[in-house]
Amino acid sequence: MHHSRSAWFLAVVLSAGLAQLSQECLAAPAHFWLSEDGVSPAGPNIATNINIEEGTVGTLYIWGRPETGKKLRNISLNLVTLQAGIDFIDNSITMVNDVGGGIQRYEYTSDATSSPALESEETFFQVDTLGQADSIELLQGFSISASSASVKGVGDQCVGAETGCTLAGDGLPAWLIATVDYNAIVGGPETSVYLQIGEHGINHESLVPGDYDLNGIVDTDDFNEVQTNFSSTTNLWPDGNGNARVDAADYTLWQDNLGSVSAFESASLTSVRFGADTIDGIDEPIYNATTDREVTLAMDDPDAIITMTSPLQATRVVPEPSTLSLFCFFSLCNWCFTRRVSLSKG
Ligand SMILES: [Ca+2]
Ligand SMILES: [Ca+2]
Ligand SMILES: [Ca+2]
Ligand SMILES: [Ca+2]
Repeated sequence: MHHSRSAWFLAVVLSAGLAQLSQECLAAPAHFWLSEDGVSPAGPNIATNINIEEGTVGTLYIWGRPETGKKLRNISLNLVTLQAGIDFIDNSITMVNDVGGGIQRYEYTSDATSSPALESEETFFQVDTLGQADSIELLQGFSISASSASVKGVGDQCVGAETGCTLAGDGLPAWLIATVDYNAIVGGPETSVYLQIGEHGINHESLVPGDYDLNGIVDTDDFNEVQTNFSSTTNLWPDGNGNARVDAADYTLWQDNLGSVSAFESASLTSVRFGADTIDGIDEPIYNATTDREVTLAMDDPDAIITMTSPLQATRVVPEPSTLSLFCFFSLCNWCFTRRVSLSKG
């Protein structure tokens, strides 16, 4: 973790040094939310309400969306539970980085593939037997070098065959940021899951029109993108005017912005919202990516509520008690108890 911490420090220092402090007030914050759906998510305004059978494995998907007109450059997230109901499975923790065509979102990630690997805070035993609530801290994607044609960040449009990007249920693009599997351990209670800004913050990079290879500068490489893909309706990286076709208008846009350079924003200019209102009719709070790290602000409703159903509840169809069914009931309880003890020792 130490090498990535120092790398992150460099990334933030560089970003802050290049920040444009004259940015106008932010229109819509970056948005992250949890879903059971890894393919066609609802937008962030739809709350997740998950039912899963005790003893099985579920998957949580973290979806994200940058502020309009910008891309996310560095992302540091925590995933925190309030109750000891689920155990995050370490080797499943994945930051989505490869978007196809040899292009990545970040230079570095912190997840199960990192060295050393990112692990959750508690083991199955600690959750199941000791009753501790699990969490994942510093799930991250970040870049130190200037943007390049092979490291593009996240956003602000789904382009061409970019993997991990789709139109969400609200008609706006959404990016699959990360996935994690969990063991559903304790039947009965609810477990509330919250996203937090991680210790290293989150920041954007501004986009300049005409920067078709998204490397941060409008230059001849971007002209080549237009030329190579002219008339294409499938490779739409160079579709600057968004009419789903690479055409003369995209060339004009490039020409008008030749020489423009994108800017990294400091994290203090990045606002973040998690999930959607699910309980009290009050909008989710807006976090500042510098001052609101590793906290869950008041009025932030859970981003996922996971309810564990026990196998017993799922098959409860016995119409009336009898000696036989009571016998089965106690046998099953005994089996549950034995099974949980044996799992705990695993
Ligand atoms: Ca765990
Ligand atoms: Ca460029
Ligand atoms: Ca076009
Ligand atoms: Ca929330």
